[in-house]
Amino acid sequence: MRDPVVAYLALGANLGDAAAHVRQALADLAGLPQTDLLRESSLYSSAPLDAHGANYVNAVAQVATGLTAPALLEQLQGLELRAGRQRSYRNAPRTLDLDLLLFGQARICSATLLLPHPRMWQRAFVLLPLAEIAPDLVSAKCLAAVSGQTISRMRAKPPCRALPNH
Ligand code: PH2
Ligand code: MG
Ligand code: MG
Repeated sequence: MRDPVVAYLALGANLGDAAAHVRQALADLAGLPQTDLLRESSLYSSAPLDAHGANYVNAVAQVATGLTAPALLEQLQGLELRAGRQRSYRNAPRTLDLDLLLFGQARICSATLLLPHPRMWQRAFVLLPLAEIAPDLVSAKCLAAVSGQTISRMRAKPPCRALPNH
């Protein structure tokens, strides 16, 4: 088998129960073939950037995978479809968007895949969660460049406890 590659993925959703879609996707990433979920960021709420609709829920994950970049992309598209993703127009509100940000040191420019992700350094909704799980990848200068964008870390979901009887 190929040596595993460390890859970073961006998760986003702004349709339906967006937080639930992102949490489910994080769980599903752990179940992908030949892939381990190494780290996941908190969930962030962010204003749509070059898009419209409700605020997004965003997160970033780090995985180690034996898949090739195109094979991982295909798996991510499968998860998007399972979440009911429809592609009506560019940047339309979506139940789930899974983007490959970095795949080891790979530089890929094909019709279906650009790596590193060409817009990741302009997006606070990528850089803040990425800085949380991989601080060495995101300099203070990079964060300062996106500081005008509206984003906040969401509180962790409280543990599920039975409600006391009244
Ligand atoms: N994704 C986009 C376009 N704009 N804005 C936010 N806040 N979060 C996103 O995930 C996002 C976006 C295209 O994929
Ligand atoms: Mg995207
Ligand atoms: Mg996408």
